[in-house]
Parts: sequence; structure tokens; C-alpha cells
Amino acid sequence: MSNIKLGIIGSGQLGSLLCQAAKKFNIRTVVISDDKQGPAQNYSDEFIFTEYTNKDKMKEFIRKVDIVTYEFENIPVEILKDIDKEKRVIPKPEINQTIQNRKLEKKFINDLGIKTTEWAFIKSFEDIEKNKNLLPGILKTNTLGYDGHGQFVLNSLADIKKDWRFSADYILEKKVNLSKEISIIISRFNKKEFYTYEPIENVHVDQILKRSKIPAVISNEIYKRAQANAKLIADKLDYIGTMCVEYFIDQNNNLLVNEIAPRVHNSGHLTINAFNISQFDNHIRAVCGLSKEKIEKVANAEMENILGKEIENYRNKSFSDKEFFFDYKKKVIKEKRKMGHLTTLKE
Ligand code: AIR
Repeated sequence: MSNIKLGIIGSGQLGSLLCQAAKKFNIRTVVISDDKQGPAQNYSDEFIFTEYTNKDKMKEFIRKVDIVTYEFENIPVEILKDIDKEKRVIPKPEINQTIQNRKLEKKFINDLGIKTTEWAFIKSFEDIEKNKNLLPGILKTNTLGYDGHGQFVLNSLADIKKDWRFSADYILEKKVNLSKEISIIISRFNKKEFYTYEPIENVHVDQILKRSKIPAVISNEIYKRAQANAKLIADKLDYIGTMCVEYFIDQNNNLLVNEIAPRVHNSGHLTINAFNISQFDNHIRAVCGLSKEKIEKVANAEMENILGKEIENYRNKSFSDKEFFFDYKKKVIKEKRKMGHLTTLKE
């Protein structure tokens, strides 16, 4: 069906699920990762273990592949740009440059007339004092960090020690009086062709996604606006592939963008079983230049993330034909680490 060899940067569960989707289209995959035990090597055709700064290994990777994509966004953008000089990186590195930098990301979104949480750029204790109207808030490192890594809850100025060393740039975000969290997964093929999945309702516990479901219980107005905003964002980025826009809905029914993920996303895992074509299939199709197929919903669904030791119970369980258990086969169990997920199809 296809002679394409796809390079994937990153070897976690998202990489695994991308490799499995690629197999359906006979697309061969080469995964490159700095995690020797990265589970995607169980599903890829080839696996290169290296630091991303190793020029020789990078050359080997580039030589082996036709197109490159990535499954996490915290890759130094210079590395993506270097690869892109020889083999196309999709989504393009400039997109990643904007999105992996919270300040640039929020400015980009606000400039489109789309609301985010209130925020300020922070370099020092004095900057927080100047913006104390944003407290209680969350201080987040401006770059890097996911699943709550690099985030600090600040209830008041007293939570910051004067001698705290500001070793990085930060963003202070005002805490939202949350009513709900939703996300939109959108797969964009080109200017004309795209597919926006219906809004997914999410529950986070300790800043980590715990549960997702469709349908999201939201008004028609929010449903439409969440999709339209995601489409506008994808268009302005000239995005190719699958991306996610995460939203907060506050108690006054304001729809605020929390963040954009320039990749397939945990909240979209239920698309594997609830749709004929998943977020992973669509990412592979769009990135590899395959055609967009007609996408249809099969059923409503709920997805539960399996964190840390919880995985041990699931490994011995039996499941009904409506339940789909995914074990990420991570070698080390760590507290709160995403170890697997269970999707249950509903009426
Ligand atoms: N990931 C990427 N961005 C956010 C998340 N959660 C996925 C990717 C990455 C994996 O989480 O698939 O490779 C890393 O998981 P861990 O448990 O090794 O930190």
C-alpha cells in the first residue's frame, strides 16, 4: 500500500499507538528516543536509542526515514529544524517552537481573539508581587513540563520564599473556578480537508488526566465554539496531522483555552474504539499524505487512565466485549505514571 518510512521522535505510549496505526497502512516506522526502555520499540520496525544531541545517531535516523513526526513536544526546536533541513518534519518545527513556549502559545491564542486563563510572564519574585491579582494561581515553567511536572500551586505570596531561586522563566496563571474541562481533537490534512472530533469531557486529578468521555455534557453553543476555535488555531498554524486543544469551562460558562498539544493526545484515546478512524490513524494518514476517509462515530465511550500500581489489578482482570484494555508495557511502575488505559463503549 505504501513505501513510506516514518520516523517518530519519542517512544512512549503515544509513539506505540502511532506505530500500531502505521502498521495498518503498511507504513514502516523508525522510533528514536533517549529512553532505552521506551515501549514503542515493541511496535516499531526499528528503534534507535540515543541522546537527541548525538549527531551521528541523528544522521542515521534521518537517512533511514522519509518523513518525521513526534509524539511529545519537549524536543529542542533546533533539533527539529536540523532534521527538517533534510527530511520533512510534520507538524513543522515552527509550530512546536510556538507551542512549547507557554508565553508564545498564549499570545498566539489571545491574538486570534480566543480567551485563555489570565496570565503573566514571570522572571522574579517581584514579577509575582506585581501580578498578585492572579493569585491563587499556578506557576508553570515557561517551557518543558507535562502531566503537572514543573507546576507549583501558589495560594498567596506567602507560598513563595524570598530566597527562591528563579532558575527558569515562568508563567503565572490565575486559577479558574472550574465547571468542566473539555478537549477537541482535530486532524487536519490540508487547507480544505480536516476532521474535528466531537468535544471530549475530561477529569483531571492532581493535574493528570484520569477520565475522558463522549458525549461531553455541554451546551450546543460551547460544543460549536470549542470546535470552531480549534479549527481556527489549526488553520492559523497551517497544522498538518492530529492536534489537541484543551479547554476550561468556568462557572460563568466562559470557554478558555488551557493549552494546545501539537500531537496526538491522551484524551483522544477513546477515538480508537469509539470511531471507525482514530486520532492515531488520522495523524498517520495526514502526515504521510494519505487520503482523508469518511469518519464515523461507532459508539459513546469512556476512557480511564491506569496510573502507577493500578496496572497490576488490570493485568489479571477479564473484560467484556465493550471494554478495551491497553497495557503500555512500561518496564518500571512509578507513582502516577500512565501505565495503561481502559476504554468502555456505551450506548
Ligand atoms: N506524553 C507526551 N506528552 C505528554 C505525554 N503524556 C506521552 C508520550 C511520552 C510518554 O508520555 O508518549 O513518550 C512519556 O511517558 P513516561 O511515563 O515515560 O513519562
